Amino acid sequence: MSSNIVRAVCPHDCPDTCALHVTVEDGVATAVKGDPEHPTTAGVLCTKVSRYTERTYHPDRLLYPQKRIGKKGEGKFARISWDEAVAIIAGKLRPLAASKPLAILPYSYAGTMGLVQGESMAQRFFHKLGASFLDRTICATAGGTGYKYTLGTRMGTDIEQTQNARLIVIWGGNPIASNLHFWMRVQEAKRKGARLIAIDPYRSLTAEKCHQHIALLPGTDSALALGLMHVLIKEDLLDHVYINDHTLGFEQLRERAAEWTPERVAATCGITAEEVMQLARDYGECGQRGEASIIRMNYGVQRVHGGGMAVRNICCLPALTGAWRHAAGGAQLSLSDAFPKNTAVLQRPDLFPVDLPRRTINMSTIGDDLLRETSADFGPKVEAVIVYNSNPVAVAPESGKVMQAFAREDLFTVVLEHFQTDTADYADILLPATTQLEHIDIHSTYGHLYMMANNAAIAPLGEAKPNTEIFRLLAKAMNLTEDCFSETDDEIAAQAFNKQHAHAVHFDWTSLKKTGWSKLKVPDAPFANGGFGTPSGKCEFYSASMAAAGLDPLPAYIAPYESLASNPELAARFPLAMISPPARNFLNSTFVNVQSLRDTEGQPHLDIHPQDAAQRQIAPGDRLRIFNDRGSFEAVARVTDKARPGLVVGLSIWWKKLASDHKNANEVTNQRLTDMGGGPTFYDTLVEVEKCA
Ligand SMILES: Nc1nc2c(c(=O)[nH]1)N[C@H]1C(S)=C(S)[C@@H](COP(=O)(O)OP(=O)(O)OC[C@H]3O[C@@H](n4cnc5c(=O)[nH]c(N)nc54)[C@H](O)[C@@H]3O)O[C@H]1N2
Ligand SMILES: Nc1nc2c(c(=O)[nH]1)N[C@H]1C(S)=C(S)[C@@H](COP(=O)(O)OP(=O)(O)OC[C@H]3O[C@@H](n4cnc5c(=O)[nH]c(N)nc54)[C@H](O)[C@@H]3O)O[C@H]1N2
Ligand code: SF4
Ligand SMILES: [Mo]
Repeated sequence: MSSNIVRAVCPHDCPDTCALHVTVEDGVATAVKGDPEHPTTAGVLCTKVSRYTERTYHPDRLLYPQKRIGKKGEGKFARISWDEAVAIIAGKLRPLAASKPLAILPYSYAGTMGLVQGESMAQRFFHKLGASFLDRTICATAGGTGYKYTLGTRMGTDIEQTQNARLIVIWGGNPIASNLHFWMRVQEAKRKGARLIAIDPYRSLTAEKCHQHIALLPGTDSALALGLMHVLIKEDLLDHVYINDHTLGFEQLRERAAEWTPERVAATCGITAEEVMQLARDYGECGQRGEASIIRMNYGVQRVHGGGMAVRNICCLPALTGAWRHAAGGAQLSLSDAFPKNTAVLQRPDLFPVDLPRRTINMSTIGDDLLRETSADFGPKVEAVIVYNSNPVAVAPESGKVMQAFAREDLFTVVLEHFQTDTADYADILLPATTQLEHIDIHSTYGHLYMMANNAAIAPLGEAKPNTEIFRLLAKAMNLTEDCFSETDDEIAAQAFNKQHAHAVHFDWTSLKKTGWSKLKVPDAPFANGGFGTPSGKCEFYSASMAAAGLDPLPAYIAPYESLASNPELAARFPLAMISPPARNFLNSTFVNVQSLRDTEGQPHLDIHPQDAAQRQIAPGDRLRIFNDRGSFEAVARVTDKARPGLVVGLSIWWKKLASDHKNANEVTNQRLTDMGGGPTFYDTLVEVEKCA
């Protein structure tokens, strides 16, 4: 028997991007473990990925190309050959590419975060055709934009410093579920005496384990941040030297923050004025003592109307107290700008024909946009959509519209997948893609600072092919002759990072494949001496860029679209705020079909506060209908004060076809966009709940 260990990388959309050791015995992957030497992975994987072989060898894996033989959505397919599949797709795309390429739309997200199997060959293909661009907003663009307005770059505290912080504020994140390796370091900090505070409307697994939990109303974080500024300034818990040297607009900020008394903040956020004052004092006094405080924001904070502003406001706090002076201090949402990615080389936007019009479609409004007719302002109606690395029928907001759109008889749909997902059911052509164990890739991350290499551990299962190979075949069939369409995956990976950049001077693909990971060369406390990426080079309390974009240039409060305060008529009919953050054992909609993980999650639940349950005669275990004007779905009641009064929580994202009513939480979410960055507002949703008849 031959047995060896292959170095690989977890491909999922998770900040931890773990280094994996895959045990391969006689060509079969038998175990997937965390690399004990990789500093952030530390030999530990989450439950999901420790079951990776169960997902890889799942009996439902797509193993050969298929074409639809039933109605759209019905999920009936017949096997065809690769030649036939490629010929059918090219036959459909060729006339569109010749006459109205904007009618072709890619739809993809982060099913894999790999730079090769993500957006390399695929983007080259769509650019060369002159297809519509997809604005990939569904997760992080609101917060990313707010972060950049204030700090100029998506950079922040290195996760490897976390254990040295004295105060850790976990703001809109649930790291036990979604950022485990950060949480491991938080535990170490706690053992060394650090104080942990969670800011979350829901008593998540993480909030439960913090010293303090501030359960504000969803979508009100920007007001809380303004209240903290108010108290920090009023009680002079400031680092005046840091403010003077490295920030812009303090006097204007002082005036703005003066409007946000703890009482006003308390009323806006549904918490007490004492909570606001105490949090500000804990935070400010930590700075006065010369100790490190870190605010770990996560994306849960920005899935509401004012999501961008919330992140922007929170990002002002460490500059006020001088927390950036410490390697373990400051803030973090994402570290992704630390990676000098060669995006132009990977994706070749220059291939887009110069004489053709361009159009960008926002992936968060896919329901509406696939239903739009040709018009002067929209351009041609979308006639072909190629989905890879994403499952829009389950994950995109206002699902009823998304399903109606994918059911269009005149929409040609291709889906590249591992499994027959809810989206795959609507495909005209369904193509089998390889998993991370079957292809090579190179990864940047957003939660740590290592470049990561993924070697193929096993041969592709069945007739599955890597995304890159599928787009290479399509490019050939469409007669695209540029050299870049014949580059191998190794050749693409070797160009992924810019070696001229100080962070990646040591990058070399061949040696990275051997070592598995290599840390960027980045200073320990990135903003200790200022050096922000903003136009002024300072932390911008006042942002001229925001003013130019038509936004309030100062930290402000933007109310949710759907709340009692902002829309009382709507709230009279749908009084409960609903959020649907990730379930611990799924990764977005990935893993929902892995039996052992689904068994752990059980079935779709809705957490509801005892008061709200009593008003509706709801008992634990009751089957509930959750509804608003957009749609409805069913879940089983968990009556618990983990959900604050007025809030219901439906952990997500279930495959519709694996729920008993064939629906999920996105039936009720909406397609309205955030204040900046064009992001979705999944957690800005009012509903009513009733017992099922
Ligand atoms: N196990 C697991 N891990 C994951 C994922 C997964 O599906 N499962 N998904 C991955 C992806 S793509 C992402 S983007 C991240 C997401 O993970 P996180 O960035 O942690 O974000 P969310 O899970 O959306 O929300 C985290 C917390 O924010 C809270 N929250 C909701 N609304 C608000 C609000 O208005 N204000 C505040 N302060 N808190 C709020 C929620 O109750 C939740 O407990 O996790 C990644 N990791
Ligand atoms: N209600 C609600 N909705 C949400 C969220 C929420 O919190 N609540 N979270 C939102 C967020 S943060 C995000 S990021 C999105 C995530 O939405 P998606 O990016 O669509 O993520 P997944 O649901 O994990 O689907 C990824 C798909 O890609 C496939 N895949 C993986 N690797 C490969 C590959 O190499 N090749 C091919 N062809 N396919 C591959 C997987 O099998 C999987 O079906 O969902 C959003 N939707
Ligand atoms: S999902 Fe996250 S925690 Fe789990 S193995 Fe992947 S990177 Fe690590
Ligand atoms: Mo996400």
